[in-house]
This record gives sequence, C-alpha cells and structure tokens, in this order.
Amino acid sequence: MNINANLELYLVTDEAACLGRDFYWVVEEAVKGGVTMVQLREKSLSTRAFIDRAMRLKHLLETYNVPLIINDRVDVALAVDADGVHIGQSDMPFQTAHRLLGEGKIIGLSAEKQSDVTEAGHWNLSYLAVSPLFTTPTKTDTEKPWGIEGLQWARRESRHPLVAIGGLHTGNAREAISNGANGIAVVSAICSAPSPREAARVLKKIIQDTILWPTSNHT
Ligand code: TZP
Ligand code: MG
Repeated sequence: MNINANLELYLVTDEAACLGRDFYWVVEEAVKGGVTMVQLREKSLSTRAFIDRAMRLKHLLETYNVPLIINDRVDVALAVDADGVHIGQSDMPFQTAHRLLGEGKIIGLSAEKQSDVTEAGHWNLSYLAVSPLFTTPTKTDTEKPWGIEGLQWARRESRHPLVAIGGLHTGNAREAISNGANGIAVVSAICSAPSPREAARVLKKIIQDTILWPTSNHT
C-alpha cells in the first residue's frame, strides 16, 4: 500500500454533480478545502478522453500531494501512472489488478454484501469501501444499504481500513467515523456544494474531531 494513502476525506468525481461548474475547478477547490484522496470515476467517456482527463487531474493533484485513484480501469491507471485503482465486484479481479499494477499502488475494493467483506480478508487491499452506507440518489443501482449496524459488522469482521460511501454529508459523517469508518467518500456533498472548498473544510473538521474525540458530542 502506498504510504501516502490517507482515506479521511475521499472525493469521488462526477461531472454531472458539479452543476455546470468547471470540473477541475471543483476538484481543486475541494483539495484546497482538505480532501485527502481523489477518485476519477467516469462511466461514459471514451478511453482517450478518460486518459486525457486522468492525466490533467494527475498533474493538478501532484501539486497538492493528493493521490489519484482511477475507478474500474486498470489500463487507464497504468497509462497515466496513477496512484491506484478502485475496483467493484464486477470489475477486474483483485489478483489480476495487483499483478498488473505491481507493488506500491493503492487498490481499493467495494464491498456490497457480507460475503465481499469475508472474501476480501484474503487480499492485501489498501481499503475496503462499505458501499452504499445509506441510500443515495447519486447511485441507485446498488445493493441494500449497509446502515450503521452493517458498518459495525464490517468493522468487526475486516482487518482492512474502511471507507464509507453513499449518502454521506456533514449531518452523518461523525456517525460513520465513530462506528468504524476510517474515512468517508463523497460525491454530491462536495461536488454539488455551493462552495466545494468550504464543504470539504467542514467535513474534514468533523472527521478529524471525531478521530481525536470519538466519544464526545461537541461537533
Ligand atoms: N458508490 C456507492 S454509493 C456511490 C458510489 C459511487 C455514490 C455516492 O454519492 P453521494 O452523492 O456521496 O451519495
Ligand atoms: Mg466498478
């Protein structure tokens, strides 16, 4: 695992969620606000356009020392020498992705059900995404949400760092962290916020306060 992987506030991109604002501006503002990792998630771009976007984002993020993770596409990650990939249950199997990427890259996996968590115990993953934690309009083709009890179960069962994704915002970030998530991954709470920088700053503060004072309720 890349030693720079800090999962605390993980931005997952979605151009539609940026509400017509410039994609790179939204990401840069979010990073200035405290995002610790960025996943480029593109479901409809051509391979060439995906690589162009990944390359530009990589240069932007390098300035801030924030890792770039590519969703699904190990070939795109290799093409731009990204910091890692995020794979789902129907993407390339972990062992194949690991063999192609080599050592020193971040590999994250989505866990959508209990058997995914158990199976992932065999693999040297960088993190496991508990997905979705809550229902979200951003992604509707999901399995049943884990909910807080499901997250607690995953925390007990898994040796991997956990990222909660799906329906996370300032109102529930503390609950996710105090129930076992090492970080939260968000799309709309940052991409669609009036100020992505301020949204990231507030989320980051909640996360860091919860890590420092897990049982207090002062945030
Ligand atoms: N995977 C599981 S839920 C989700 C993804 C990509 C979308 C999360 O979006 P939001 O807006 O943070 O709920
Ligand atoms: Mg996928």
